[in-house]
Amino acid sequence: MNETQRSIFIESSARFPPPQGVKLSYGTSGFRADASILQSTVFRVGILAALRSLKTQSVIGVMITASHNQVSDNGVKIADPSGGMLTMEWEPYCDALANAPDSQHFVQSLDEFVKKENIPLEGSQSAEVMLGRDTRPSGESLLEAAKQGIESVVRAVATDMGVLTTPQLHWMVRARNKGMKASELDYFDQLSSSFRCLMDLIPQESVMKEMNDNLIVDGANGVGGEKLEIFKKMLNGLDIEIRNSGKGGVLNEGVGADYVQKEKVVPCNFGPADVGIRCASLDGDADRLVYFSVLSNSNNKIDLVDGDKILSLFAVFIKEQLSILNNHKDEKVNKYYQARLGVVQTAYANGASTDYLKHLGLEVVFTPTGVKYLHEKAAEYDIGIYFEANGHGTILFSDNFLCWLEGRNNELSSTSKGSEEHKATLRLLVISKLINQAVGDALSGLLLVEVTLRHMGWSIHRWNELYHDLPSRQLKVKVLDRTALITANTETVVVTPPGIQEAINAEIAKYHRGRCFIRPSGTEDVIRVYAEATTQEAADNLAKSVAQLVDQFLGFGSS
Ligand code: 16G
Ligand code: MG
Repeated sequence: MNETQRSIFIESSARFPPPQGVKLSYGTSGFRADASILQSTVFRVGILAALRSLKTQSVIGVMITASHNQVSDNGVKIADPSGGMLTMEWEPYCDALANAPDSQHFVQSLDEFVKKENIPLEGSQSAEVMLGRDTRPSGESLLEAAKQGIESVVRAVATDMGVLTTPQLHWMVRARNKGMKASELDYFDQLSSSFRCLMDLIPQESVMKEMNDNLIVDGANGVGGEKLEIFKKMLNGLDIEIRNSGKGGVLNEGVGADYVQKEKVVPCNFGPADVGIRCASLDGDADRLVYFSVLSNSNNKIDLVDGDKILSLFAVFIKEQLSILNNHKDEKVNKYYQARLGVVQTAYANGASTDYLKHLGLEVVFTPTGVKYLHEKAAEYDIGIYFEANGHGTILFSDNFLCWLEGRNNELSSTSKGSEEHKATLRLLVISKLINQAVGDALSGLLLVEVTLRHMGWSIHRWNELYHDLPSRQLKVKVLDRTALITANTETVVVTPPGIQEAINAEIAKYHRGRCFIRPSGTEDVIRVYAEATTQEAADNLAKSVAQLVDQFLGFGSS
């Protein structure tokens, strides 16, 4: 890099000294920590994002959020040109740059990095980074730090998109790079018009079958609730009551998708009066969605309808549309497209959901935990549906298949408008516009769930009955060094330390349909234990005994 650029970097990064004695790592969802120590990290990520923009000659996104973490935390992550997660190849650079001890070391690493990646820092190209933040009070000053980082790269522009859900920012980055309109209003327009179109395609016989129209949404006291309040006005025909939309309550405190899914109890401001009503919960940055219904006389317990069941609902709907197309298949090649439908889950998927999906005849594949892995796998199919049990997920459509659908739709519009085949073609096309193609999105997911339930004529109860979850238990164990645990086979087998997998296997063997795995968390300094069995007591016991093994092999008394 030239001297001017070097001295700008030295001067600007000296204004953002890193916290001492803290090692940060770009985990499954970017950097996350107590907001008070993140200024330098966010500043440096701003620079990196601008360099990524120069390298890819595209618009890049930076989102400031710590999702479902407590309100005093914050975090930052980068969205790549496709709107997806930052390429994993750059994650080590993020770590190295964030952890450089002072501005001299930082600029030196930056220099090496620019050379290694061949970034045209001295050419004439410009860079642009779109910035978004959630509703955390620390967001504003962190956004300013990111902006200063971006703007210390010569010819780089920071575009502040304001307070957004994480998926909105990813959507905007994708739209911008495709040359489409990318404002918040464009996002709401696309979602609401697709929703209306799908509603208009609901078969007459489904209308009002078992369906109760009311929906109550828990907004986690975060950005999702706030946006849904605005968006709701554009969604005539959908009756939504929003609670925990941020006025009054504390972000993620006793509310939100993570709380509801992990604790299996109602969020704040829900209770016995809501029995029988369909309820949904978003997380703090609105990229997770779960549904639930309040059980009567049950001490705030709920029937949880998690990401696995959302996936199953979508899979049924899409499969139905594909079979309509197949039934009408024409021997002439161009009238038929053998679309590959795939379903992607992680080891956390309830075993009953996997059985159900396989029973439907679907191809089910597994990846490690974390959206970046699931998303990448789902992109290999013509239609790839992915969900984590915790409610992260979406449906991806391949360009080839979409192109075929467009052509077929045009053809059918003139030859057999309104036919079953035409409707199925349209539904698939419109689903691809409703459901966020960049990343899992609670708002677009919610609209697709709502329209699918109406299409099926299903109540939340009927939906929940698709299959019965096997009882499960999750525990976490604090250990000396969680990186000492190495897993393989999509986190289902421990490779290191030796001996522990055999011991886990011996425990699993004691239980009918027992299943258990351990993995180091990507977001907390713990080892997570997941156990499943045919009774709750058995799942609890299996989890407990495996947690003891973890403590024995990796805990504080193990060395
Ligand atoms: C992050 C991931 C999520 C994953 C979770 C696991 C993204 C956007 N989010 O929230 O996919 O399920 O981490 O957390 O990738 P853990 O590693 O602490 O169990
Ligand atoms: Mg989130």
